[in-house]
Amino acid sequence: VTVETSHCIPVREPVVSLSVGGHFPAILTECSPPTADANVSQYACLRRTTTENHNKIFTDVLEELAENSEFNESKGPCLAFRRAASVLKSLPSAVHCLGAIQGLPCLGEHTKAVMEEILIFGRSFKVEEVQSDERYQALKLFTSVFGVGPKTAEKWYRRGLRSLKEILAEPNIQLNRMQRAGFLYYRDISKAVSKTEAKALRSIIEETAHWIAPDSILALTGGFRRGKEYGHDVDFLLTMPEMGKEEGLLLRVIDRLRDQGILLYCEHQGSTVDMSKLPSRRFEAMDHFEKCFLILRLEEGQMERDEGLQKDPGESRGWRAVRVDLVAPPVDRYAFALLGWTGSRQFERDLRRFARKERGMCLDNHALYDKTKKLFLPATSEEDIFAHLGLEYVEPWQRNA
Ligand code: DCT
Ligand code: MG
Repeated sequence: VTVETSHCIPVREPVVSLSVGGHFPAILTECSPPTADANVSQYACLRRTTTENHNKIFTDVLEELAENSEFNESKGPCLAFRRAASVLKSLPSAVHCLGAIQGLPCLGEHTKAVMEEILIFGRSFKVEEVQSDERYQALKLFTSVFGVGPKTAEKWYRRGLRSLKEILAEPNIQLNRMQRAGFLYYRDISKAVSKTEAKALRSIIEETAHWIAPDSILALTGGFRRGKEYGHDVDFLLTMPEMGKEEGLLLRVIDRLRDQGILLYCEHQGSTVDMSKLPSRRFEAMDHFEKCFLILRLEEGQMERDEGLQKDPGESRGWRAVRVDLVAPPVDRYAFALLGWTGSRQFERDLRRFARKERGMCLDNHALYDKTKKLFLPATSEEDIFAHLGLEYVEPWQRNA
């Protein structure tokens, strides 16, 4: 797609008035339209999206608007903003005028109006309005605590609470174990995890798993597998080459982490996989694999030198807490679990939607089911799954939709 066109006017100055009734000022639209926009698919799994986002000024705003819609339980607008942001992330260059986005899928009127504001004024008044909203601020703050979802956040807001301090001081609020850990390690776990820290954790967990079962297989998934430099947590898959041998492994890994003194918090969930009920329809529904949500203590000394050197030794206490997810699928479900846990969420959402709408298939973290042939399609690799779906393989680093 050519989104940067020669006679696009660089817009930052408020030289024109805003559009009236959906008509955009000529200054924004009169640039030659992109020539190959037909190639941009409405499905994220048919686009290649690296971590290099040329349209961050738009996508940050659109994602914030999506989050606000989520807090308001407006599912339609939420999805629309997320889809629009995802399409813009896949573009090979920055959008400088509205003409350049003509013909692109998933960009509705609301999105275009927001983009227009940004193009003209260099800012979005709509998002600024949202950001200054008391309810939005409170819900964003509360949901930033590990273990606090939108429902709990809303409940606290309705009780008139506005800050984390107020929540901790409120005697009638009963925090569960996860939320208590969330507050206890709030400062550390709300700080981004770096790639170096993720690698250090990988070594620790791999060593631990190998100490228990030398042939165990550990894979880094989530954002770090997609090549991201930073994440909010570190996600891993753990399995054994032989079916059934993974049973009990995760609990032993947890015990060993505890013995090493680095387990700060652990919530373990046993497997509830029931193949007769698969694949499940809802993406947001958690999968049924055995898993644990951890907070681990990472010593600075365990990191590669480069990162350690940048820190001011006087300021640091020598360790930090990090959120880690460990998922333990049986090896025959491994490819599906790997594909699902690699994300991004938008990529997964569209992969499932594509499977359902275009192929009459049902995909989730456990399986791929062909509804016409009424059979489960086996896969030992992600490539197998893309092939079943009749899709070109998309590398993990191209799945940052
Ligand atoms: N996932 C899933 N089912 C869930 C939750 C997540 O299949 N119930 C998938 C989608 C993305 C992946 O797991 C990892 O989830 P996150 O850690 O939330 O996302 P991320 O892309 O790793 O982002 P971050 O870098 O912020 O951790
Ligand atoms: Mg993650």
